[in-house]
Amino acid sequence: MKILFITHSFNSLAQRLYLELTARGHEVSIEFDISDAVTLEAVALYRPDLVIAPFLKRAIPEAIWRERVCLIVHPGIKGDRGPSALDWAILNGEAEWGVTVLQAAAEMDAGDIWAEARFPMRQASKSSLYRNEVTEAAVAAVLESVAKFGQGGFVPEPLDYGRPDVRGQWRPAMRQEDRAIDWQHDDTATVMRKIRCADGFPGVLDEVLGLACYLYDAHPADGLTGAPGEVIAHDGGAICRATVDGAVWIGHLKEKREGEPAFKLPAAMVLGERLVGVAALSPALSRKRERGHLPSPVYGRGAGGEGERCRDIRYEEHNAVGFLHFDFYNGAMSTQQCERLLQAYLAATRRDTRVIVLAGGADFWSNGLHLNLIEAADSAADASWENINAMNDLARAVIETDSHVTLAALNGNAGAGGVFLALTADRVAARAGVVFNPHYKAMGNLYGSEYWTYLLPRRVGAERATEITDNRLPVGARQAQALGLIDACFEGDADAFRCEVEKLAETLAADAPALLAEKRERRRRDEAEKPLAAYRAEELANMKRNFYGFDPSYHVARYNFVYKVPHSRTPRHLALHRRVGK
Ligand code: THG
Repeated sequence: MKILFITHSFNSLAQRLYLELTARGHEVSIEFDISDAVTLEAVALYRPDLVIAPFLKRAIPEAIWRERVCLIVHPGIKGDRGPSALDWAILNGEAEWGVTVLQAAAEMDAGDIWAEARFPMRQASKSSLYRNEVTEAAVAAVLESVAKFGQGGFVPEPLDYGRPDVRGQWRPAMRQEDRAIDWQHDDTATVMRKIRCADGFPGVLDEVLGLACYLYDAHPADGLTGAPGEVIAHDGGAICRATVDGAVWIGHLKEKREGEPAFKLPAAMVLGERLVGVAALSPALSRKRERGHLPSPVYGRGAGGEGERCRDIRYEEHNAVGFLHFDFYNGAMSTQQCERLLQAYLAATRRDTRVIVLAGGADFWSNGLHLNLIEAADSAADASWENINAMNDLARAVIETDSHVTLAALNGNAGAGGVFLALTADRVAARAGVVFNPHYKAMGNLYGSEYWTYLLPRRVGAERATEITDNRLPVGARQAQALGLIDACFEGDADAFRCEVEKLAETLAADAPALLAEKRERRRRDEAEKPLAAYRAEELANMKRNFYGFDPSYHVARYNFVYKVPHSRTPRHLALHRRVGK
């Protein structure tokens, strides 16, 4: 089938659906929802069998949905309607939620229903639910709908609120008034729901130490208390704010500026001088530290325990296997985070274990450079240079490890430098739902580093390496395995993945002596042929031009990315119908 995606952007859900449909032999072309005229033109050029809207905020013009079937992916249960579906589900504390595929009609989200898939809700942010439960349900519901459409003769179900399984309702766009936190009355659970239902967009508008800003990235701060609303501590860039019955860590803020755009940054950085006088760590935690109850440099986030610190890097051990978790917001890795992760990694290599699992975070494994912090720096070029060198130092440490077998285990997506950082490991395994973006070019023709010129051809060969980096397309985990980009791919959810990774790590631990001998020999040969330092120098010479050279494309692309500047056209590599000579 020829399927046209009409979508606000090629977001993670649209990418995943694109991969699932193309893997099943369908041809998918993409058009961003820029204007009705452009959308009409795309339909006329491509003449699709079916239109799908994976992530669409505006109405599909009547001239299109009257002519052909247009399927809307709606992140809500049957009968749920409106632009803030998931926001309301989280705020209202729904125990179960779902995704409905419905046919576009005149009345928004009131068209006939093609499929629905449900899931139990998890206490997590909107973006985390969207990237996991919503995405899996959307894949199931879209594949079911496409199969029904392909077979023909299926009559979709008209929306009928009289039916017992139609339990949703119309809900308006959620306003900041609906999200507003009342620090004098809201308990921790309520504050968490309010921040989570707005994370990553649009955030909860609030005032922190006199500054109007949007809140993101909240975690309960168990065991900490203070006067409700008061900022009682800061740690690792996050601030801790007391509620009526506890406290929450808030990792990121976006300043609200009148008539001026802003972007998300670590909370402590946005607050700056305003934090003077706030304890760098809560008194309760300082006491714990003095008593030696905070032993390792890495300590859990969200792992329970009294008076927990807010840390993004966590290490745990099971028998001969060390697990290094690094859960960075949006998968972005700043210079400092790279340096801290390198220290944690080196500490792990000094442990009496045989395997180190690089587990990344729950929602992202890594997306490479921290573009928001680079944008905020006095010299974006200098900050980029420092950040890529820190990434490279980390990458080199993993490549050169000969004391342990390393396993990159990707439960979440990886993009750009994050993909190549994963390839530094001896073995790479991913959850089947993971989407890779193993290329840099989309970011203003960035050349890239992280030793990718060594790591990628070594795995897939020179020809495929060029193809993968030129295509600028997402690659699914199964496809990545078939290409040789990764070694293993495990079906199922995060829990199932964790089990499979543990098993694989145990097997690697049992084989460690032989694997390590092989690795040392291979590194010796590779190093003799071309030293790692030469790959790095060549890549960095190109990066220097990207950062400091005459062509500002990287800086422009980064600005557009950080400030979320709306697309003005669909990239040619996605819009098959706009290809010349087609
Ligand atoms: N039919 C058609 N086109 C569609 C849908 C449809 N396009 C996508 C759409 N469903 C997805 N669902 C909605 C439902 C409601 C609104 C937007 C998308 C909505 N929007 C407000 C408006 O347009 O005024 C603005 C909301 C806001 O402020 O964010 O109400 O079923 N043909």
